[in-house]
Amino acid sequence: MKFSIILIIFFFLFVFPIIAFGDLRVGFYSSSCPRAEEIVRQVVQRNFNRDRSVTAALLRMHFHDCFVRGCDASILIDIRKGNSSEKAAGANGTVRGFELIDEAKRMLERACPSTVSCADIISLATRDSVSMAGGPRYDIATGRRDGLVSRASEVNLPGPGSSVSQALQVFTQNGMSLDQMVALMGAHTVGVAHCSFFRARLSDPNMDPGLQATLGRICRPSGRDPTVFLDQNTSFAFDNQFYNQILLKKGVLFIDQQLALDPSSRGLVSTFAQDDDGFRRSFVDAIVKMGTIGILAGSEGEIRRNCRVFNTP
Ligand code: HEM
Ligand SMILES: *[C@@H]1O[C@H](CO)[C@@H](O)[C@H](O)[C@H]1NC(C)=O
Ligand SMILES: *[C@@H]1O[C@H](CO)[C@@H](O)[C@H](O)[C@H]1NC(C)=O
Ligand SMILES: CC(=O)N[C@H]1CO[C@H](CO)[C@@H](O)[C@@H]1O
Repeated sequence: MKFSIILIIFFFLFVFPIIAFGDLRVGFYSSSCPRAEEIVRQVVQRNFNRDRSVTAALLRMHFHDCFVRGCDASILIDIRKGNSSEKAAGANGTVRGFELIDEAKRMLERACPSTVSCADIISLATRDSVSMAGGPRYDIATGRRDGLVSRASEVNLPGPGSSVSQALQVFTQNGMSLDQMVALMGAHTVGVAHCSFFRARLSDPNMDPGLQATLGRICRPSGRDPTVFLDQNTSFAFDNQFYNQILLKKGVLFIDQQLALDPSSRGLVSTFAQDDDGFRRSFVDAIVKMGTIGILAGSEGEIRRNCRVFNTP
């Protein structure tokens, strides 16, 4: 009897934290920088109040970070002479939100120098911005460290013209399932796409003719590359309307429309379209998982002082 209680206590103290979170844990900074999460939240809130599109910016940044070398803030490294960082890759040309991360980093360095990683700032800021846009609230484990490498040649993200199976290949390489991929694509419920990423679809029969006419008008002027909302119904709200839109053939990107057409994913799309709570739960599960891809922890990597440059370039 006594022995089994000791076993249970041992399990929860030592074994459970390891199997549950690996090297990361919720509240990692609670003693080293107790205000860390609050500081990030305040910076995100200030930016969000000025510009609601920061939710989209951060979600995309977090995805592009985690899918190249893991969630190690390699996406934040500026291009320098001789070293073309991930920012130089075509897929990254329009990733935005770097100034918000800089602002959070400046405040955190003032409060607790060399303590909070840029990789954790991206994960925390994304989490906060999702709830500000009406999305789910969730805890994330922290303790990520910043990477020491950022190479444009390593960026291997799916393109907007990918099929579901091509996209899934990249997600599978990163340890993510089809269900998790379809849930994560729900991030396209916020944000915009430049015409250059979907021009080929202006004559695609799988697009609603009304939407096609609208996009045609917006995208026609040559020499410019305007943007349109990915979710044409509730463009700034983090909700499940993206799935309803693609069921109505109102997907803007080819890959988005394919999710509703491909037999492997359309069942999930219908489920999420009908069940906002189910979508939220699945999204949280998937983004928490995404946030653990290839993380550096313990004494690996470094805690950058400036998120845009390695400490010893
Ligand atoms: C097969 C996978 C994916 C493809 C091919 C894809 C492709 C794209 C493209 C082409 C854009 C337009 C970018 C622009 O014109 O500036 C975009 C925007 C966006 N993507 Fe994805 N994406 C994928 C998955 C994801 C995932 C997993 C997330 C986040 C969890 C995400 C979040 C976003 C957001 C929020 C935007 C709007 C960005 C903004 O407003 O600046 N995407 N995506
Ligand atoms: C900088 O570029 C060199 C040569 O292209 C490469 O070997 C090195 O890994 C790069 N450094 C980083 C930190 O990415
Ligand atoms: C747009 O979104 C609202 C709010 O979620 C919903 O009630 C409505 O049915 C949606 N409209 C279309 C055309 O999907
Ligand atoms: C901001 C940025 O670095 N954009 C680059 C993205 O990639 C394209 C194509 O490789 C470059 O031309 C852009 O300068």
